[in-house]
Amino acid sequence: MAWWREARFGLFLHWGLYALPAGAWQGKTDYGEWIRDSARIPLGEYEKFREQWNPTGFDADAWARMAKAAGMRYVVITTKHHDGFGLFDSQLTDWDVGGSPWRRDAIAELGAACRRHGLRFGLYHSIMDWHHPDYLPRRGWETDRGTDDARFSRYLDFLHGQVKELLTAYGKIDVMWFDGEWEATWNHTHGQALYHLCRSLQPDVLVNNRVDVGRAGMAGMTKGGGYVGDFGTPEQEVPAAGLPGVDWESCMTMNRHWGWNAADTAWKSPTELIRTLVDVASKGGNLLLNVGPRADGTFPELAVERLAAIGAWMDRHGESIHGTQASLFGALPWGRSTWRRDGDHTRVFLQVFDWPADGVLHVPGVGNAVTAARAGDVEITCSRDADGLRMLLPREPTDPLCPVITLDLAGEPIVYRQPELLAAAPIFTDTLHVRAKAPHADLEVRYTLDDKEPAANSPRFPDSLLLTATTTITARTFHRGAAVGPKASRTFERVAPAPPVEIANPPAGLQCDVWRGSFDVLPAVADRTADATFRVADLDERAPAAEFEARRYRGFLHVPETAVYEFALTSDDGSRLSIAGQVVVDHDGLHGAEEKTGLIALAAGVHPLTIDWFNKAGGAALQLTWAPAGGAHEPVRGRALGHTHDGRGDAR
Ligand code: FHN
Repeated sequence: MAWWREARFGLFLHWGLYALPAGAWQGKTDYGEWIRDSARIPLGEYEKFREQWNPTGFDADAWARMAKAAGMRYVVITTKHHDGFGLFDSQLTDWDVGGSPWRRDAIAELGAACRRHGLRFGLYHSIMDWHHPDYLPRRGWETDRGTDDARFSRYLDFLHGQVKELLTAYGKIDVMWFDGEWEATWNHTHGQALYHLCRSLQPDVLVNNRVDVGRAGMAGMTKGGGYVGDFGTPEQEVPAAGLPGVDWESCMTMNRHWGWNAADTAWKSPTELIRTLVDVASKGGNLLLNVGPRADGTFPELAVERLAAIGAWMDRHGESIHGTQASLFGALPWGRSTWRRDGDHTRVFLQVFDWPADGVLHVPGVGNAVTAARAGDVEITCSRDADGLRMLLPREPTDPLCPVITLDLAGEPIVYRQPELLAAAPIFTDTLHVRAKAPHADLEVRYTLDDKEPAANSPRFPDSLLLTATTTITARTFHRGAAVGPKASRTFERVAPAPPVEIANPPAGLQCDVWRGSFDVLPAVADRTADATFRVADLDERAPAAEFEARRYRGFLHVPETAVYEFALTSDDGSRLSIAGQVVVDHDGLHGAEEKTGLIALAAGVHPLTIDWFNKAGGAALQLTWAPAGGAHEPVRGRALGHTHDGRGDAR
């Protein structure tokens, strides 16, 4: 991952037959790369575009040069989007450039050009395929294409076959960027197999998390539960905060469409795009910025202009992006920050979105000595106050798009932040160990248990503080005997575990009642006769996959020992978990396969459990995992719903 983390910035390219209609169809002009589905174009009609595919203006070298000049370090291009048309000449089909009048191999040409320009080369490949006769499911409206002869296993062979072609005949591929993994025919088994296929063919290739089914919706991060994928893929959004130790890349359009749309005038300004790049880098992520080339093989002028403007800024300030780490500070009201180690000192970059009218910029909690501060070629004078550094800036911003101040600090960064108070959970049934984490080894943490402000003579936080009753801990960091940074205060509550129910021989498994219908939220089902009812051993048996359906599962959970348990409920669409009459996870509403967790203290024994779920249209998903708080989750399997009392132990 080292090159990828250093890169921070890449070019996404959505190019294919959908560029021919340029977003317009039968009088509407808001289509994109989904036009075949959005405009319900019958396959035979759409296939006519292949005969028109002849991008004589395609110049791979020009594309690579523009990406390089923009400060991008890698390129990811669609080999095949959902329409199935290949930009490479596959031996497995002629639904590709080989079957078009153009007959050139765009993937081969662009790969070679990227390598000539020192760019890494990645491939976007759609799992979902609206053309291949064996792909399932069909588009809901596409009733004219029968499925009797469709064999998804044959499609898997085709998918693996094309991935093999791409990873054996096109040189070094640095990223495989899968997409279209959300339909019910794709699952964790297929995802693991495809991931390992890629790694077996090119061991250094990076594979995104959309190869598997662990992506938590458009927020893009990978859920718990052992899903594969080397980085998370937020789409059209930037996480609110960086996620320490998590590799992620936000993909973004420059206007409102991925594929070329001639009518789309909603282009983001260069400043907005640069601020997005800065925001992403300040949170330790990568930005994959998209261009949708036109059908003739040229980039839209407005995209070319933006790439050039970004490149000019990167020429001035690219060192504040490439090879940097996520901000040392909490939220900064005036902008963002990144940093890197530079020999024996630390270089901090301050990207100023809102230039202070009074010329004074506050940088909170800097514990190191400042060895230099500059804005461009202007020296900056710094002084200290109780809140940290005060920097006196020039009257006018030092950069038209996004000024960057460099701040050189002696040694490893020391930032005065709240100490973190860490424990398995905020509630406990018997005892709880709490640890305090200081922001830097040179800082010590002192604390009180009586809500008073920690002082220099307050006790130092031990390696671990053992609690046996509800306790509020107030802690603060100290540097050279002086309190620095804001205090942290957290209450850990001792709670009574829910008592088990006295039931002699609880029925094993789950009773599942099913209702058909179109729901936007979990329906009130108590007084509705079910359309179907059956028993299952656990959620995996007869897993919900249908559209327009609601289910209620009822059973008994065997809890092996009294403790606080964390439950993780993943569902598409809404769901709710209740145990011992308490709502543990309320995950209602229309959403993709996303995970939500909840905690509950349970006494050893048997507890009634209810899981409500519904799915409107599209993909369906329902999974439940659990663990003693802080432990490794595992699915709630049949044996936890059976007659045994070792719900989490070995099967007896
Ligand atoms: O359906 C695709 C869409 O066309 C586009 O490719 C984006 C960009 O990653 N991904 C999917 C939507 O989430």
